[in-house]
Amino acid sequence: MAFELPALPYAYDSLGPYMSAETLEFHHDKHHNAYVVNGNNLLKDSGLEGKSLEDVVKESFGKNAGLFNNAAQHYNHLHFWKWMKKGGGGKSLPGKLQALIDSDLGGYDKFRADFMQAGATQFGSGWAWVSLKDGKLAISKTPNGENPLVHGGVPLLGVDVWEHSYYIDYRNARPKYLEAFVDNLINWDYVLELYEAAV
Ligand code: MN3
Repeated sequence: MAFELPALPYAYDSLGPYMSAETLEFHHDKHHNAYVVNGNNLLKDSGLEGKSLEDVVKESFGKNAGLFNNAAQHYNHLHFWKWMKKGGGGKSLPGKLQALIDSDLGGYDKFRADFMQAGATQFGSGWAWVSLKDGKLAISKTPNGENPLVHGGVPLLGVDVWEHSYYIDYRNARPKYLEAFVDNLINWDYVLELYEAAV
C-alpha cells in the first residue's frame, strides 16, 4: 500500500502561538513529505508492498533500515498532526483517560513531568511516548524514527523532539516546546480514540 501525505487536520496558522505556520509548513510539507516520497521508493521491491503501514514498520525494523526510518516516520507524523489541536493540552482530559493516568502513571502532574523529562533527555533526534503496553499506560522515549510498535506497545501519544519540530519557534529550548505541547496542544480526544481502538 503506497504511503500518502495527508492534509493537516487544521489550518497552518491555527496552533499559534505554540507552533507557528512556518514550522508546520516546513514540518508537514517538506519533512513529512520526504518520508512519504522516500518511503514509497524504498517500499518498491522490498517484499512488504502489500502490507499495512503498521506491518511495514514492524517487519522492516532491524532488517531494512532505510525503509524502516521512512515508514516509521510516516506513521509517527500521521499521528503527530492529530495529537495536536487548537485549545488542547492541560488537565481538561476525558474522565476515562484521567483515571488511566491516575492508576498507571501516578496522576496528571507526574505524567506531565515524566513525559516532558523523557522528551528533554532523548539525546539527539527522537520521540517521547505514552503507549499501551501489557495492558497499562507507559512513558518511554526512542531515537530517530523508532516507536513503541517495535517494542510491543501501541502508541497513544507522541511528541516529536527532532529539531525540525521546534527550532523555528523555540530555537534550542526543547523544554519550552515540550511545555507548550503538553499544556496547550495535546488532543486528548484523539489519545482516547487510540486507546479505545487498542483495547
Ligand atoms: Mn518530525
